[in-house]
Amino acid sequence: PAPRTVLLTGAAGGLGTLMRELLPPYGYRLRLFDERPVPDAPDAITAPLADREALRAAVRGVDAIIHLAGISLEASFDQILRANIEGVHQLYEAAREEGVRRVVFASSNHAVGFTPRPADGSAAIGIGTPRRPDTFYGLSKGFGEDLASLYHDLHGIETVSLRIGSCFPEPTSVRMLSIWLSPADCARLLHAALTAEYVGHTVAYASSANTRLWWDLSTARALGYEPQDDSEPYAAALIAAQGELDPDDPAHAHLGGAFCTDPPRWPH
Ligand code: NAI
Ligand code: 15L
Repeated sequence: PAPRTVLLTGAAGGLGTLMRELLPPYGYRLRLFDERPVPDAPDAITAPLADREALRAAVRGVDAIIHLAGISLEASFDQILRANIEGVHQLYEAAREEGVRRVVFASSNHAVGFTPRPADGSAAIGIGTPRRPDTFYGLSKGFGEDLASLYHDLHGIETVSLRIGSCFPEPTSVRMLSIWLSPADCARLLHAALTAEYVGHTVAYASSANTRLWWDLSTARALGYEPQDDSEPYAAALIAAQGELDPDDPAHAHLGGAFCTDPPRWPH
């Protein structure tokens, strides 16, 4: 049976805001958690992941957790340590203590961001490619994936770690044509990850069925995900405005794009 009550951490963020709209039609009742207030959600829990009591109360009684909370760009090592590394540990401890059996973890393409991007016609990047984080941020996502693996092997908590490409309403760069995850496909993939029979610890790339896809979506498809969107209708206008990716430009040579050269930084 589909899980009914799902804790959504990071509910005030960009992706959380989109999923608050798109997940309830699948039958989920969402409980919301974020260190920032969630607009128009008086019942949301406003607390940092470091607040153990608040987090434990937040996970109590839920069927599953979608863990989006954390720093979503590059930041100092100390900031990443607290929000993303200690934060994901607190989350799994709370899940273990309260008996939650399924987590979907928002990992990122930046866990493997220094992987050379595939040339046209070459093999897509597979899920087994070695980790090559491009930032402390990407490093923290690799940590989260390994923590999920540990909590599965030790405690039986199942996780789908999604290496999300770029999930925004529309692709806004030529790079994003290859890794765009439409919000509607994100909701489809989360639903698949929450309802697949047995996932153990599964790592999957998360994007739409883009014509210019750089990676292998078979792990996501094996969960039951059937992407419906493709960034291609946006391609002509983006390429006219920005030009094709230059393979000799270091900012375009790797999967992580500009995160490898001049990463966008967390504003706080
Ligand atoms: P965002 O930065 O808009 O939202 C993150 C939310 O987490 C914010 O509302 C923030 O207040 C909250 N947060 C940060 N630290 C916290 C803490 N210590 N305790 C409680 N709440 C905290 O990011 P976005 O774009 O919504 O991404 C959501 C998740 O998905 C992040 O983990 C991000 O790394 C991941 N992701 C997103 C991608 C995208 O394309 N949007 C791509 C790859 C990964
Ligand atoms: C990420 O991991 C970020 O959270 C998101 O804001 C985008 O920058 C995305 O990667 C990307 O690679 O485009």
